[in-house]
Amino acid sequence: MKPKILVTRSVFPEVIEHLSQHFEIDYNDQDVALPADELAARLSDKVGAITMLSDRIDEAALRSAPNLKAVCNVAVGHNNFDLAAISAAGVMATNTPGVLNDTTADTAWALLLASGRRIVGADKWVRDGQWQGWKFHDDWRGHDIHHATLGILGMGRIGQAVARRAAGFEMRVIYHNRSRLAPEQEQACQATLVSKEELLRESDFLVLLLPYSPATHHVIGAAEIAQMKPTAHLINIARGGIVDDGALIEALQNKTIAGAGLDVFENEPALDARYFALDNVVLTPHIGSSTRATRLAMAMLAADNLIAALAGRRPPNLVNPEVAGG
Ligand code: 8YV
Repeated sequence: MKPKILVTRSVFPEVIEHLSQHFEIDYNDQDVALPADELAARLSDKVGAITMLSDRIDEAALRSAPNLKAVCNVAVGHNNFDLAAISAAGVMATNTPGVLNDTTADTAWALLLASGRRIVGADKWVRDGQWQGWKFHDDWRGHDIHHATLGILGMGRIGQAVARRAAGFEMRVIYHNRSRLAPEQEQACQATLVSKEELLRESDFLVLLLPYSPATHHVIGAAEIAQMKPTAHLINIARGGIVDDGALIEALQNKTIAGAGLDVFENEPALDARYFALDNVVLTPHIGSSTRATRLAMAMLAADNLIAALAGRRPPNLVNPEVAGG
């Protein structure tokens, strides 16, 4: 008999095919999150699960799943996991780093370019039939991207991929991070480590790439935004909650900063409706990693993590190594 696993929501058929060679699968083939009570009920007889960011794996969910050995997230972020509770239950937790770096970095650049050059507002204006003719003093002046200063807060794998792309725009790249990059990484990114204050003060485009945790909650709030240039653009491709949305909305309303490109929000998908009235913000629905190739690679990596964990091997992307003996 094959071990029983849960796949909490719809993935690609090839992922199910791959998993089915090893497991008996309880598959929620709808692309809608299971309600917490149904998630707990369906975990109750499982040894493993492929989970998504919408699945909260906490003490309550774990209590109903005494046989669970591994939960494998299809995401690099894992703030849907209560890691302390998962580790206390002796369950392995994994994520999908690496395979989404380039796609997410591309999305960061799409937001940066769109915000800096006001592409979305201009597109809407044309569609609305408001374009009466070319003007030297048009309504759509943006900010130069080339030769500007790109700041990156959180210089992990995705941050470095964002930085490397700046070379083509001949930008100056500065970053702030818990620790300094290795010399060869700094060289590849052509990036200089600065204090958080300098990063806020100097960046023309500030890209946020921090994971969400209580320590990073509202890392960008009113006090931080006040230190930014009035011509600066803020790009959040990481997690809602690292930015205080209320403070950002006020800054965008008062033009304390020039613009923002946001893929993630506090309480998404229930955005603060004040965003909708602003023409200096570009909004996307948490699509950072959303290409078919990348989402497939993420789901396959999660599947490989689960296969390794349930075969008694150390999964390649274990995020709570204390469970596997360090
Ligand atoms: C995904 C993400 O778009 O990996 C993450 O942490 O936020 C994104 O890659 C999505 O959340 C996948 O579940």
